[in-house]
Amino acid sequence: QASARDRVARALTAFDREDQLMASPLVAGHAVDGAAHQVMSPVDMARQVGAVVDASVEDVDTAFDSAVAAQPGWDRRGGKARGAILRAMGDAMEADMDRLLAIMAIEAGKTLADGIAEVREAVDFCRYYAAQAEREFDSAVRLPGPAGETNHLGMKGRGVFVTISPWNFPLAIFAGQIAAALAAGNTVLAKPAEQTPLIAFEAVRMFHAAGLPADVLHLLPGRGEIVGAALTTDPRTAGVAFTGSTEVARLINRSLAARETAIAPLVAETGGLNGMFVDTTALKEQVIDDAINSAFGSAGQRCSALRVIFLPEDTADEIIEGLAGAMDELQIGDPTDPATDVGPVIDNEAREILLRHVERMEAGAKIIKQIDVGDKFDSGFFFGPTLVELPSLDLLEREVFGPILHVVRYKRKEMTAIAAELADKGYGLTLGIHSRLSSFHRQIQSLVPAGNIYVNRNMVGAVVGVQPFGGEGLSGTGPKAGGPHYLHRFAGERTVTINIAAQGG
Ligand code: TXE
Repeated sequence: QASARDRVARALTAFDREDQLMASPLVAGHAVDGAAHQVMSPVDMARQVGAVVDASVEDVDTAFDSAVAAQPGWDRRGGKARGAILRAMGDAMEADMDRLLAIMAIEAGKTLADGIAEVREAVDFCRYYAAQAEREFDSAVRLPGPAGETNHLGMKGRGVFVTISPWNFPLAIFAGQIAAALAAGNTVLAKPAEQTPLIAFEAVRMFHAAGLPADVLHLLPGRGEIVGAALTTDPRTAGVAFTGSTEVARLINRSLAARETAIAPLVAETGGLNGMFVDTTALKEQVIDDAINSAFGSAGQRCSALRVIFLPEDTADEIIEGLAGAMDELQIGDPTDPATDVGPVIDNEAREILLRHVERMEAGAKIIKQIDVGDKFDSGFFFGPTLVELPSLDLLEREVFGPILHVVRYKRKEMTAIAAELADKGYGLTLGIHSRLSSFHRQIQSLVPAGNIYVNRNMVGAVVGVQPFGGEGLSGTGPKAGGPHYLHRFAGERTVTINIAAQGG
């Protein structure tokens, strides 16, 4: 750990020597010039991390032209050749981990532990989709059929895929979407979140350095309602991979549907209102550890994060006391310090939303504990982990994206009704269950929709190939990222039937 800190410290010093970190659109490999605006750090409001030139609508148009022209050739290269480039990208990220960690720490406020997990995930995405491309895209599957003909089912790219990503996993989700779209034989126009263009720029440069032709992947940083809208309304868009808010996913869905060109798929991963159900047989210490970790890790800015814990009346006081005690132990501060558990939230707007939420809670609910971040509040966008007891779920209508954990007590006979109330909110991302009774596991699983269920452990974990990740309902469309079906959504299928007799044997 200490050495990770030293390595990141060296990488940070290296930045200070560079004039400034710069990001700009990369269209067919050319860095587009233009008026740059500042990228500020959430850790230290006074620190400018770098600057970014946003893409213009003309840049989007040029990138489309280039990506459309490049797509058939990229598709024809085949799964093995595409996989080799993705593997080279994975190796490059692994080799340059310190620099990536340093950028994510200052641009996105990621702690070292979270940053390491994120680079690992980005690498795993590249290797996982590479392996699948190698396995599945170079040969068609022969299907049984009538005598006199052969039938084969094969896969190919769809065309130009648009990827739109959030700031909370500015490398793993950004690179993961791109890797999947590329593996399946598409060319890609990638739009990173407004808050994190620098790590995205770095990643696209690394893709190109790993051997990806410049016209196969284009970077288009900029505002969602300008650049994102231009990308998703364009008739040349063959599909969109999106991670972010439910509202924007809906908007993109409407834009795609309104076009009179091809019907394009949307692969959306959105937020969740994630609950953890605890019964009286649960191990209390473990519940406390897991809840703290899930609710406050990454400053609560994971879509999988625990938002509301349901505690049985009999043990609620003890667990609440334990949670409050554990919150006192959390180290809040500089994300490059290995001792830090909770970094800042992403920006002022995010913090304002959290402050307003707590204000609203003060009216109808009980604030059990809020950690005071002291003068860090004025230097960076820090927000003290907060524990709120709700009289009922009515007060919680939608996802609150930050380090706020809500508690609801229940009586045994109310449990089914409370679980149904959570289900009625319409989300379906993660679900935690703490109990030593398998009947309780089954009951909760049948009542609450969720794409990822974690039993007697924390609700963190989307290890590629091990815990394919994604939700249902308001939480997303599926298929799950890092699972066997994800790539298929980026691909077109083609059935070829040949009349053998006519072929002349
Ligand atoms: O997301 P947005 P924001 C949730 C979370 C958070 C809320 C808002 O609740 O508080 O969303 O966060 C692009 N056309 N999650 O504002 O706006 C935008 O530029 C096309 C959950 O960051 O959805 C960015 O690249 N694109 C979540 C991306 O969409 C548009 C992660 C996400 O931005 C667009 C992040 C438009 N009209 C937020 N408008 C998770 N699942 O982890 C915006 N964008």
